[in-house]
Amino acid sequence: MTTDAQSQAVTDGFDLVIDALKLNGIDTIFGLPGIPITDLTRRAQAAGMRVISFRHEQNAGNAAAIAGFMTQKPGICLTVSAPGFLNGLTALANATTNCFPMILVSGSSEREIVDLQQGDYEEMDQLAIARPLAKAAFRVLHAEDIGVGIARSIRAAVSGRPGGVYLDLPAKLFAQTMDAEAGKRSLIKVVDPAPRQIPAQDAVQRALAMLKTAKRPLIVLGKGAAYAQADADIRALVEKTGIPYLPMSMAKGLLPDTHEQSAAAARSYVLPEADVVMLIGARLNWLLSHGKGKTWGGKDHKAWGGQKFIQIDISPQEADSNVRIDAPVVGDIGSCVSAMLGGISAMGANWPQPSADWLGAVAERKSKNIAKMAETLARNPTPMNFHSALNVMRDIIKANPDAILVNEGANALDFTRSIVDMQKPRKRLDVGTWGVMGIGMGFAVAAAVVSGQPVIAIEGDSAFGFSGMEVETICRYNLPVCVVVFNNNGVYCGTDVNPTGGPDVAPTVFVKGARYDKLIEAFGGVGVHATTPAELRKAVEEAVRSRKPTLVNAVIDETAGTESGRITSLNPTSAKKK
Ligand code: FYN
Ligand code: ADP
Repeated sequence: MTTDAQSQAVTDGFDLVIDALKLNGIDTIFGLPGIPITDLTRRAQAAGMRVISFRHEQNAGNAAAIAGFMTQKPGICLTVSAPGFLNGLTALANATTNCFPMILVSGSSEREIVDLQQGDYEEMDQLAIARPLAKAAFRVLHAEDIGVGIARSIRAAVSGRPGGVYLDLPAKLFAQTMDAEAGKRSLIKVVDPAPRQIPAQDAVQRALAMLKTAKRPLIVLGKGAAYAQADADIRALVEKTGIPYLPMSMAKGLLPDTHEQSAAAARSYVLPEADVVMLIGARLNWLLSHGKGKTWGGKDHKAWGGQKFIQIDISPQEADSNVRIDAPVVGDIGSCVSAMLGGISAMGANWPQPSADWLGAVAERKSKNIAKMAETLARNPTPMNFHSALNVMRDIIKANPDAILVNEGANALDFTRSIVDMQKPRKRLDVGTWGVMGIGMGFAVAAAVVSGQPVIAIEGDSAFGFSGMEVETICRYNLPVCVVVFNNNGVYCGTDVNPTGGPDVAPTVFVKGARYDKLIEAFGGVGVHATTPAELRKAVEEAVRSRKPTLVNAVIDETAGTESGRITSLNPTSAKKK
């Protein structure tokens, strides 16, 4: 707030944006300064907000998105116009796809010039470009409308199915002034931004009746269940019914992965064998083979088919997206699970536990896979492979249940998912629905900023490359992040060769023996080159203890790994070489 010549208190666009965010309990901005929002970053910091500056807007956007997933409040990503806005779009689209609440706020060119295409500095019709990729998109032209613009963006991001929202702020808006009192009155503190959505009783009864008569029931927990923060009720529903459950990757830890009802180690068995599958905050998309056909387990697994599906979801349109949903329960997961529990309690002791045959079959399949995995993990090859390195990481995550695990890559992702058990909810943050590379450092920064907990980022060497420059950001804010790069010299692995014998290396290989650990040393962080499990263990344990920004270059056998990890079939390869 400033005072003009008539000594009447005035406010301006900068302060109205800041006051509107703070009024709604938003205290952090992830962004990158530049025209026309540099002063907004300065003023926001001066007003007591945390302003975390990145090196590329995509990483700031990913940080905002995962902050939204972790807190149920929209993460704010602030970018410059045109190219900075475009850099943020991948993260906005990814947030919308993953149902993460975030708001991409970008400075922009003036409407009158853009609409006449008169060639402004960074001229672009950003609102039109953002709309298809966002859950909602708004533009504010007048200072007195900033309160409404921020309020609408917050409500759009977190109400119903959460998602990414775009808010367009043309440069001239920031310098607009208005009476301070009127400005204050124009701001809106959003009341109940994510209202509970209570399921219909008949829908709950229909679902319970189906679950009760199931011979081989299965519960699938998706990242929507993790986001809902209804942890105790979700655990109670699983344990009261005794039904085996399958956690999708970002739902791991809702119940400890070591829980006796976890069917994760029998995934390809339980999915086609179950006769009733209850989806809680999980979509029947590619990750669940669209509820039909072959699971990812490969050739010898039975195809899905003929199951009955119960789907608990806040989106009424999600049902029947791939196969018929026999019992849709529409509402927020907290309300739906609580209603289900109420219905089960009303039945008293009459709730039937699943048959011993079913539980026995699941347990048998699970123990077979666990034994097979244990055998693999016990090997200690030189150089390390994914399994021997992850045997170390598994122990360290187990010893630090409050630490947050960020994970991306192909083999580095798939092997970590099945080897590293999670014990608490919202502690595994990964590539999500799109399987997108590049989320690593943005997620790691946000996880450390939001939680204050140690963050361990297990990165494929290719995946790390997308956001690796942010190790400077990690050092600049002295964040307790330990990045472990699984370095096998290339995308998937490092053995491809150029068939022509020409000077260019194969498209999938990197510099052999690259020393990623040297990168963080340039910014004062701790770099460690680890060639054995013992060296890896020592480096990561020290990083967690010291909370110093650390990058461990873990040397992995360059022949280890398959094309695209567990989803090789999605990456058509040319006919086998002669
Ligand atoms: C799982 N498994 C285990 C365990 N956990 N065995 C022993 N112990 C434990 N703890 C078994 C599980 O039963 C499966 O064996 C196998 O390990 C794999 O388990 P996973 O990973 O849970 O299952 P699957 O089939 O891979 O899941 C399909 C998928 C998953 C599509 C959901 O692959 C996935 O989320 N992929 C993401 C891919 C991605 O986004 N990549 C990023 C870009 S890649 P079986 O039951 O015997 O089959 C760029 O190239
Ligand atoms: P996963 O990839 O883990 O299977 P998805 O992202 O496919 O999870 O599915 C998440 C689902 O959860 C989405 O359909 C979304 O509508 C739903 N969802 C997200 N938050 C809530 C909530 N609070 N209550 C109910 N459903 C939710």
